[in-house]
Amino acid sequence: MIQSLLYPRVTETRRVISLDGMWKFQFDPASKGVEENWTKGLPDSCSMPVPASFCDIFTDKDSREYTGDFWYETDFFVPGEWKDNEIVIRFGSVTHRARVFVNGTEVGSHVGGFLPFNVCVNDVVKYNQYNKLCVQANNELSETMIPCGATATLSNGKKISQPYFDFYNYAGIQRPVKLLMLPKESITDFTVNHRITGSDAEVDYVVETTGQNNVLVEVYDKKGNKVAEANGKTGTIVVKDVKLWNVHAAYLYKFVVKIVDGDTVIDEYYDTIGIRTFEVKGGHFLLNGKPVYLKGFGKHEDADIRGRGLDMVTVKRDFELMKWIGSNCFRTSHYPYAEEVYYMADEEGFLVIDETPAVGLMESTMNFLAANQGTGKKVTFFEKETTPILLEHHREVLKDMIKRDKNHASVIAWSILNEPETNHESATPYFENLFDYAHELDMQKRPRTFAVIMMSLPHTCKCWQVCDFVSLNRYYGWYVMGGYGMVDAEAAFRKEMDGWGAIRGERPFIFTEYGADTLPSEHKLPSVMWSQEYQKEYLDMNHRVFDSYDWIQGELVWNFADFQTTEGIMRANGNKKGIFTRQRQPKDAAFHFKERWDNLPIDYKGEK
Ligand code: BDP
Repeated sequence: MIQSLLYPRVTETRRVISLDGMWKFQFDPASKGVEENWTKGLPDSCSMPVPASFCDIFTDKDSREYTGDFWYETDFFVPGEWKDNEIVIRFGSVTHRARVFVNGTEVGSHVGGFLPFNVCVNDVVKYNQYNKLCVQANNELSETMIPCGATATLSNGKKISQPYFDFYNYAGIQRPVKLLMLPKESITDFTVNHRITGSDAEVDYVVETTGQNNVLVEVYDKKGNKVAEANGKTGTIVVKDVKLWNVHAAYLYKFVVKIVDGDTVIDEYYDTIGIRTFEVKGGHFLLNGKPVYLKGFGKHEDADIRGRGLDMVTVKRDFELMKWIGSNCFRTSHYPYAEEVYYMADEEGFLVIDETPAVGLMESTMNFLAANQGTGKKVTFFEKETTPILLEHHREVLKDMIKRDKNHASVIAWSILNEPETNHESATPYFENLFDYAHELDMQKRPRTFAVIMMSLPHTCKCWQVCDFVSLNRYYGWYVMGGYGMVDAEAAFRKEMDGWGAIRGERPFIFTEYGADTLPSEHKLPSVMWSQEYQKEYLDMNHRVFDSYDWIQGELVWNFADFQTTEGIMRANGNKKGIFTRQRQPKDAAFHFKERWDNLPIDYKGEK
């Protein structure tokens, strides 16, 4: 079976059964599960909800911090009438590695913790009976996969995760699991690209199938009226008097794709798709040809107890808060989110910068220190022996992310890395490779970017030129020149921006991060760092700087909400830069943002 990343749908020809619920769960610190036949059932399990991260559910530290192999098990029933079709199990994500066994036989494996994968189980399932599904998962970090990190061993023999990134290494079956019945000849992919021609739209499309029969594409409006159709695996559909998808004014058409043989429908798939164009032109972001200023957040999939497990209550609350505060955009920092989030962004008219899990691609401080102390050890991140392996994996992930997310109207850009090391020429080929690949993969040729770390400056960064727009993560007034030093922070910030202004050409810039840790319990007059008063002064300074450069075309504050990180002296039980608390209630800064964003026109700093 060809791997398909299409979102599971029930249609005339397709069936979906959710396998979510209580599964069995067991840690496997000695990695003996396969050898001891856990592939057929776990010997000593506890119960575990799916989807969820396992970590914060437990009350003991060894379980929360567990690093290594761990197993899940459930039973699933395959209806007899599904015989002679393709039977597929689809995992929304398993973090970070998975091997899947059905009735004791290995049916597939996957590396990468934030994207879906399918396993085909035709040859091993018993019909009209229960079947056993066992998953061996693993959450160890390394430098050959994204996100990057290390795995060490403590003196008591237990493994510990050492992320090179600032979020908790949540793991488990974190997104829904579904059992699918698909016809043997099926639709495996469907891609659209839009052009606006006067009051109409031309939608170029490509359909991929596993067979030779003819393909029909039909487009329905919101009321269910058929408004356009086309024939063939590739072509152009003309939608007359098109209702365009817009910020906070989404209009979604239903695209129905069918494989037909005469009057017989062999397979049917549908998706809800907004018609819009998005491009970077003349230093602006143009949505349907009109300038749009980006206002919003860097986010995380993160909540109490469930960790990174998909929780639609939190997803919905986040959208309500993002609407209330007057934002229009978010970045899926620092990994692709659950598909349900993009469908909600499509519906609510939010703009999404879709990010790969490429975070932590930065040589450790220790290595730099060694180099600077003249020990002779100086390896930059992108010239390691393992770099080619990392690049191969990064390409795979980029491919799957674009394949999965390419038809969402909400997705306006690809963020290919977060805060990588860029001050050495050895990085450039790595970046060029991925940026070229993104264009090759994306029929809509969405603009590409990466989030540039503070140490990468106009005169030191060797990679910003690959971006269609440049995204800066800047912490003037927090990590540098904080507190009473704010006045110097502003001056240094402006100096850097003048530097970019001189070399940027036509590229727009946005801020993908700026923020100050703030405890909701702290108030102080005059302000001190960590108080709510300081967060406001910090934000005011940043906004003053943003407002004085026309070519700054967006502001995504770090972070939407407080989130969990590894424990340490830099973090007070997590990162507290949230504008909302982890429980999704406003800090004072939320009201300042509401005031600002409600009053910034959508075409702020656009061409008049
Ligand atoms: C940046 C990272 C982000 C961190 C943030 C911070 O991109 O993941 O959480 O800074 O320090 O370095 O708060």
